[in-house]
Amino acid sequence: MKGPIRKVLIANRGEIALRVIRACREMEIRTVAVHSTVDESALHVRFADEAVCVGPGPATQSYLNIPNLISAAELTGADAVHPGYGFLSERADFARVCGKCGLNFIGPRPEHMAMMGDKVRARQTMAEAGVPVLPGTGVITSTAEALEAVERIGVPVIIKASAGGGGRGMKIVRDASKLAETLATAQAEAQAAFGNGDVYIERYVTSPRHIEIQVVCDKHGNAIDLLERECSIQRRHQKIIEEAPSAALSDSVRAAMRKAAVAAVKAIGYQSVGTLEFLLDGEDKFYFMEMNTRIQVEHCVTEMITGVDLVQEQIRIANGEELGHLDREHHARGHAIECRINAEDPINFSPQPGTITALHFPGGYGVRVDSHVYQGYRVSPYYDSMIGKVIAWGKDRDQALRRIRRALDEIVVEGIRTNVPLHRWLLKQEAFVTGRYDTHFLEQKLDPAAVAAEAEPQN
Ligand code: MV4
Repeated sequence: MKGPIRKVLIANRGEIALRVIRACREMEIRTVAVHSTVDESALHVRFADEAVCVGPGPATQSYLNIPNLISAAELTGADAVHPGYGFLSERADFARVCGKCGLNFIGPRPEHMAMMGDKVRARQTMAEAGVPVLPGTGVITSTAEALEAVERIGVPVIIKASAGGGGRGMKIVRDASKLAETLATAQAEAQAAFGNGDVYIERYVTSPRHIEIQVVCDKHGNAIDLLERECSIQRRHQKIIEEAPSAALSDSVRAAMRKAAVAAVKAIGYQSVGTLEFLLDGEDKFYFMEMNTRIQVEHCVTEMITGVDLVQEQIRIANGEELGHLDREHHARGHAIECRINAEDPINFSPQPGTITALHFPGGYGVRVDSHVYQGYRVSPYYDSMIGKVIAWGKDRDQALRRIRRALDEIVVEGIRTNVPLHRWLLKQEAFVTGRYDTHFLEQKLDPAAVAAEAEPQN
């Protein structure tokens, strides 16, 4: 890996591939898109300087096909690879292969990706760095060990897969008599899902908020944070709305969370952008959950309040540049809210593949739309149902809320159902308006009839 990056292969598709191409163009870096046969006429293919077909529709044969991606990079003379989010973005083996092939992987070092992918190791590492973690265990090796842990911690507890993450492979135990049985199921399911049956136990926080800190770390030991994102509006661990800053954080708790995050990444020598996920309980105590070693879908709300282009920062860091130019204290201003627009039924959440027959996106002051779809676009059943993100900025939360509601009223997507009616309903709920909601809000309060009413023509 020598010299600055001149040509980036984007090992991804959809809106994030466009996002990376846009960052590269502004930096005068050439781009190579890769695509499956299904994505031949996708915008990332058209916006990139070059494009290479890497396989058929199923992602395992194209966007996850490491030999084909590396071949595409060699064929086109790319000197760097940006993995986006999802797909290979947190695969340490992919980052390692890129390095071995002389490609600059735009992301953290493989060691840190592997460390954070192992949730038991991540938890231990963070605890050693002085970051608060919940009472819990290492890998559980026997029922006796699990019973002992629950005696110490008390119920409820949660059993998590060490190779899981993002809410996958978790089981709540509310009654110690169910522990042995649930443990066996959790281990079997972890083995089947991740090829690794290791599980661990933590005290279960019943009504937490999910708050994450964005960090930016260069290769010279400098690390800063770019404040938090509030991500508690989710369903089945899929975030739906994110905002920055969080309405739930007092200045003192925010300061403590930021300090813990920066101390942690400095302690481990982390490089690149990353996110530390915390749970905040009802008593203003926060606990480390996971660290994401990629750019995230919701990075835009941080960009909107800080003025920092996080993808360009990833590239600068990969180039070995220092963070000196980042002056967050001067930039953080106002409030941003993001709505993820999904091609799915707004009531039952079933995916809605099909052709978009008419499309209009919102605009105007303070509104950003990151999307790869257009009129005539065919939403494929092979990939994620997210068709774009609408982000609104305001000088305060109230203005951001009014603006995102206005923006959502301007959207037209015809031909397929989307979750826009769900957003319109959500943004009017008192709990959302007052900022008093936790991770269970959507699943507990969803009102199908009221969401259906939002799907009717509004005027
Ligand atoms: C928890 C938890 C409560 N207690 N761990 C889900 C995503 C993953 N990053 C961590 N997650 C959680 N871990 C303990 N010890 C609650 C969540 C959680 C959650 C749990 C059930 C339903 C929705 C949730 C949404 C966010 C986080």
